[in-house]
Amino acid sequence: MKNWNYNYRVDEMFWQGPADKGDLNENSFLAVADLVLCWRMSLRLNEPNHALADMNGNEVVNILDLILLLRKILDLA
Ligand SMILES: [Ca+2]
Ligand SMILES: [Ca+2]
Repeated sequence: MKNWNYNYRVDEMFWQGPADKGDLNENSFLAVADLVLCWRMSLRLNEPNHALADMNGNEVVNILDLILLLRKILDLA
């Protein structure tokens, strides 16, 4: 039972852990959906999530972050 609890806690930490930079919908992988969200944030159609969307760390979510995210997605593909 103790072991089961331990495993459960590890799973919980995994799912609730901080998402990767660029994983804007926090589903644990980078894809076109994240790109669309970044684009919407750069246009202020969505509230910018600086922790995830500000790829170059200049505290603004704009087209540069969109390009950096695109490059990151293509590198991973
Ligand atoms: Ca994602
Ligand atoms: Ca930025």
